[in-house]
Amino acid sequence: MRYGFAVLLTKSEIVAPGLSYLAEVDSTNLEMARRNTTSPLPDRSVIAAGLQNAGQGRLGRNWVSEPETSLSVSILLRPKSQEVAGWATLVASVSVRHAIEHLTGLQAKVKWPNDVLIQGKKICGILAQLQADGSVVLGIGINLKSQTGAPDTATSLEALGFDVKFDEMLAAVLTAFFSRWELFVSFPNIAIEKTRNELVEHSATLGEKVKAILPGGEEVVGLASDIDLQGHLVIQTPQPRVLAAADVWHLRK
Ligand code: BT5
Repeated sequence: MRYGFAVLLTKSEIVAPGLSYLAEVDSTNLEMARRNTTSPLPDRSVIAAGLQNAGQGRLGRNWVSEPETSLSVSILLRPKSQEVAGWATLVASVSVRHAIEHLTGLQAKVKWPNDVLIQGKKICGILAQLQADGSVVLGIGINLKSQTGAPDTATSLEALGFDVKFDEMLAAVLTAFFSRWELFVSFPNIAIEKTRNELVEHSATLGEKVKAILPGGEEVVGLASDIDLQGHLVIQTPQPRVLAAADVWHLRK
């Protein structure tokens, strides 16, 4: 049996009392869903892991999280409306971006809708999954160190010259996320505007020529020109297209 980091979660436990840490798990998202099925979990339950042996990406893709290299965390959310639920991924994206910049000073950007990039390479991926009971399991993976199995398109804080501890990053991400999410719960209109502005200000996607593959398989190619107040991506083609969900590829200009 392999073990992940021996971690002390002093800071994270202050931000998320009762958080659950696993040295190894298949996927924190799967673990959260299983526990919630056995017995409904409270809003904002948190499970973190030092190693996932079957980490999940979107659309059946995999997420590499090797021992002592990465931070995997899932948060269970009970949003009051579908509109708010739809913002979970984007709020997580800007929160991770902010946390990385806060801890390292590195300029991190959001690739709409679910990646955080540094110098054009992926340091974080996010996967939000709607559950049968209406809750959302929001999973976040961050590369603290380099991983042999990660693709060439990946980067890590270590590769960029920073040694950030698991607890420090987890606490920073949870702090950034919970403060933004709290605003969504209390003042959704203000939160939507703030999140949209944060996404636009720190977007890796806007201004890029992109190919977007829609859930039905349709491809849309054009200039990514805006993110609207639904959090949707606007692409300039002969007719502007507004996309709620898509797999986006940045094309070379
Ligand atoms: C994602 O999917 O980026 C979502 C990743 C979510 C991971 C978290 S970890 C905690 C929670 N528990 C889980 O099981 N999952 C969540 P997608 O946009 O489909 O990107 C997947 C693609 O990213 C892969 O096909 C690879 O090309 C690339 N990739 C895989 N591992 C990577 C890594 N560690 N760093 C950067 N890129 C990676």
